Amino acid sequence: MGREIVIGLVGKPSSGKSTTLNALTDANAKIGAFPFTTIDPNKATGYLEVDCACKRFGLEASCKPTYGYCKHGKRGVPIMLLDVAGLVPNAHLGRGLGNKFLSDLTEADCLIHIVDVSGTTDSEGKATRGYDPLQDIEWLQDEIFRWILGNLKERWGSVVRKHVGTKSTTLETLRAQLGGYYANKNLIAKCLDDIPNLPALQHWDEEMIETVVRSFMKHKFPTVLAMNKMDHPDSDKNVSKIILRYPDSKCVLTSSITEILLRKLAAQKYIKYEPGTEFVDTKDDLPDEDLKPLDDKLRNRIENIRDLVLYRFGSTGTVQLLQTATELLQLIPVYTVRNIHNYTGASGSEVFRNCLLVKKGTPVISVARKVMGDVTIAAIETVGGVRVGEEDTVDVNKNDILSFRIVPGSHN
Ligand SMILES: Nc1nc2c(ncn2[C@@H]2O[C@H](COP(=O)(O)OP(=O)(O)OP(=O)(O)O)[C@@H](O)[C@H]2O)c(=O)[nH]1
Ligand SMILES: [Mg+2]
Repeated sequence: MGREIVIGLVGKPSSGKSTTLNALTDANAKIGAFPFTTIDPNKATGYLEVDCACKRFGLEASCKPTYGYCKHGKRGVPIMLLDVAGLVPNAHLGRGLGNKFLSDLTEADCLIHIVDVSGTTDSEGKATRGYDPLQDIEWLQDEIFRWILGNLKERWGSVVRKHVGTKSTTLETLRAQLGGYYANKNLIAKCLDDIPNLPALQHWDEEMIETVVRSFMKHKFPTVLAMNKMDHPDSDKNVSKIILRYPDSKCVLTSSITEILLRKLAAQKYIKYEPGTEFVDTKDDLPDEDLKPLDDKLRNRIENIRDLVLYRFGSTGTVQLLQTATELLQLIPVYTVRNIHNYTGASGSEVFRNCLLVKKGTPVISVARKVMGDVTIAAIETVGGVRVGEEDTVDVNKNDILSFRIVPGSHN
């Protein structure tokens, strides 16, 4: 199997990264109202909710994913989340917990920047009031930029010598230099294509190296902004400011702590709650349901959550966060089946067992390689047993249900 998609949660200390991780997964990462609660990265599986392919064929009842879940045609596709230590200004020079935590990010395919929009923590995560979170967006991007730039410039002299000596192409040399960030050739080609009149690598000046690193960052770490702590009264005005300043960025309003609380209350059977929605029902609303009665304190708390978060923003935002990240990455769920006529797997009558997230535009042969490894593919088919050309690409509802026929005995 190919590498999974990894989403990195970044932000200054105390912005709510671990809280968000716990809200999106079953993880139980430590949460604390003090900076650097997290030191070693926490990894956990979240679930991206999509409309499952089984729904298109009315096969919901026999849909049993090998990984994740499918409930009435809503499928949770596993996606890996990474919660790292907080970054502070000048982390790339080793401040705070420094470079190690930047390095933990290398395997991320995109980032969710958890911004504390309540203004109750300063740039180092210490408690304060009235801090302007607009600044955090700028310096955090800049830290990541300086870290990549520093790594590249450190070796630049020898990179250029080798480049000239081996008569490599710019793409080959950069690939070798930036491969450590899990960047493939396609990604690096795209960031070079974005730069008009790119000179040969040995002629790059300081400014050109910076331009290339910026372009690399854009492709390697596309970022969603999570405006977290939306439940706080000061958050509104800060969010408006951020959206005005960054109109093109992908923003999601979140209250991760509310999501955790609602999930806890649902598990304890005080409420019925559908994550991703504004719907919370209590025994008062549904007297016939098997729910525990509320005391006044809990009733008040739920009223507050409705008023401050659910009715104002439509949800706690955490489910939308993953959806926005996958939109940004243009990921499409692709179902691979053994039998293209009834969608079953290697055995049994269960359908659509396997699903992986693939970037839109990926040739189907790359999907085959990811799933089947190094075997000789005899044919690739989609719905109705229709043959698909190797270089045909995956798109929304197109070539997203695939079956691979291999040449017998070609397994290594
Ligand atoms: N009001 C409010 N507080 C929140 C929210 N999310 C997190 N917090 C609080 O923010 C504090 C920090 O949360 P953490 O999740 O530990 O923050 P972190 O970003 O992981 O911090 P470090 O690990 O230190 O980098 C805790 O006191 C949380 O309860 C939220 O949505 N609303
Ligand atoms: Mg943490």
